[in-house]
Amino acid sequence: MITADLFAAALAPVRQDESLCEGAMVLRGFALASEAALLQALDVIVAQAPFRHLVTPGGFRMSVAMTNAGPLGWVSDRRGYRYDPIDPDSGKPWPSMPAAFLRLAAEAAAYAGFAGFVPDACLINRYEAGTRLSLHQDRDEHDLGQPIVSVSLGIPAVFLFGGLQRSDRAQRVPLAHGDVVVWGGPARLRYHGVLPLKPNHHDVLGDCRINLTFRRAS
Ligand code: MD3
Ligand code: FE
Repeated sequence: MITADLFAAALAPVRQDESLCEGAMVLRGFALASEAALLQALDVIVAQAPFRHLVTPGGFRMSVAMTNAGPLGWVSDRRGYRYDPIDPDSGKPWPSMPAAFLRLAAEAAAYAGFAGFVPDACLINRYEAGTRLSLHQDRDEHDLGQPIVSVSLGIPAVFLFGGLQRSDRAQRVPLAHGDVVVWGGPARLRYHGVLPLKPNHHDVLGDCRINLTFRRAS
């Protein structure tokens, strides 16, 4: 039935894996199969290390709220940016990296061509309507040959993917609940950010977006 197939093809959501550039791959919906395990693990982390707004070295309060899981956590304060094994708010180690987090990050990295990825840090960002993340590079990690895996949950966002120079023109990439992106190789040091979120609602996460970024920091 040619016509039925044509209708099916026209109506099906055309959301396939896409390569943004060499080293950057969007895996649409890759996290959906582990959604329940991820959200359960997230609740455990947030109970031990609540979201908080960090201050940049320049003294500005970040609009993104953050927490971490794993042996190392990313922190910012008046002294600078760094990875630290201790949560400065609790004085205790960050919550441990959930097995479901490790598995998803390793599977996504392997799928994108980075076999053997074992993250030691998961930075967790929470966005609400109006929250943005200005263009930056992630260069506080020791081995820039290791990729970063990001997982988007909750309300959608528009991700900005720039070049190696802050002034390079940025592409806009919509990211939805369950999308996973793997950034490595020549994409690893590209400038990136998130446009201010539009007010929205997600049935499971409510009025926010949560982004997990898995890193090999040490
Ligand atoms: C491209 N987070 O935490 S994830 C960050 O949606 C961060 O919360 C954003 O940028 C967020 O540092 C974007 C996507 C991402 C993460 C790291 C990258 C893209 C990247 C590193 C290099 C190039
Ligand atoms: Fe980043």
